[in-house]
Amino acid sequence: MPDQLTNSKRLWDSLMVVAKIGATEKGGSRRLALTDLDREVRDLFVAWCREAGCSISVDAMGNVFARREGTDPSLAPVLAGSHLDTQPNGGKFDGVFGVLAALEAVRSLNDQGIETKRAVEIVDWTNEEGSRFAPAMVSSGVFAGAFDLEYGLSRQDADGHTIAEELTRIGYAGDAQVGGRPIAAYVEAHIEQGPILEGEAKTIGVVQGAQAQRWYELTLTGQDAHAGTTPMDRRHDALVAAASIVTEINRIGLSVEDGRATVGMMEVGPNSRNTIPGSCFFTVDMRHPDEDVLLGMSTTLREYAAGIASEHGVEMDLREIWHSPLVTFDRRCVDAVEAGALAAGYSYMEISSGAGHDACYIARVAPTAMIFVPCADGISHNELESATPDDLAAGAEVLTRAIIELANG
Ligand code: HGY
Ligand code: MN
Ligand code: MN
Repeated sequence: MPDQLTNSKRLWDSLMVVAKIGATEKGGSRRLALTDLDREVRDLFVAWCREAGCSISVDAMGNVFARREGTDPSLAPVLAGSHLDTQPNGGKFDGVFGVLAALEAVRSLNDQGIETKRAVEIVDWTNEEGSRFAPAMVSSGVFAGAFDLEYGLSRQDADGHTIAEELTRIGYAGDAQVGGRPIAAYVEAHIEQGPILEGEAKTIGVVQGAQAQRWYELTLTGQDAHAGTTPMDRRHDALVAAASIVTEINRIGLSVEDGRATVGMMEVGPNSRNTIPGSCFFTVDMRHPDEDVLLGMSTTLREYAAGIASEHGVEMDLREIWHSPLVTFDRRCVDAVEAGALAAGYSYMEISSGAGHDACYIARVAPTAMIFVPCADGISHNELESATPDDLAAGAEVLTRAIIELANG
């Protein structure tokens, strides 16, 4: 195995320090976007980047950029990073690995005295997960021009707090412009969050692109009524209608090869055990590597849901709140990742991403690629999420080599 540029113990130790911020009982992480815990991890990240000699800038969506100067300031920078926010019951590696692997790359460039022509910027993208504020990846989306700034700042959480208010509250309402500047390349390291690399016994995933996704919100409105006095044939039960639609959503996901269909959130009103539910709100996450198939899945959902709503005498409001199109990453960047894996002596394979990532938006404004490493049993968005120090170190090593290639090539 060739000499490693990076320090695997330092990377692992940094990951374990961050894992203490928002640690959950079962060993996971709960750092919802723009909470006090997100502020705490951001402050630590900024302090570490400053120690590594980086200058810090924060843009109006709270995206944090830690810049290591290159030898030619006239050249556009290479960016590398991911996100520090987590799912409610998330793991210790989703997102944070990509940010700390980029920090390890900068720390290693410093250790090895390696200068790069282009500056290197480590990035923490705000609210990648889309758990607290929908949609996901909204801040990298604003950076890439998929959403305007006003839309991004106005996203609200379940309690009506906006991204703008929360950025101000935690002190990360930056004044730098969001996007609109030249980026030479962006590379994101991430755990695969699926079982393929582990199943194929490969250390590195050379990511070719990411599948398309469409997110919906459904609100069914029937009639609250007494559970004891209302005959079954006189009910307008929003939850019973929803139950049929949820079952159909799962069937739609199963009906096409590589289909994904998930109902992750549901609110029932008035949520009283002896009142027939008059209202039911729930979310739908549909994904597929083929846009036309995904559209077909969506059409089936709409038609079926309308039929169920009329059968149960409930009103239905079905909105598509987000479409993240199929993404193909930049050939030159993907080749730099493959070259890094080859030079570092790791086993690797081509792979596509089932998950969405900030790289999916940044690919619109910069040549982009991703690097995957395995996670145990492919489990993610779960407190049990786990990855080995060696695999994570391999991902950071390949990221570092790809950064050098792209910053000097
Ligand atoms: O939902 C996703 O694919 C990403 O993990 N936020
Ligand atoms: Mn992620
Ligand atoms: Mn995630």
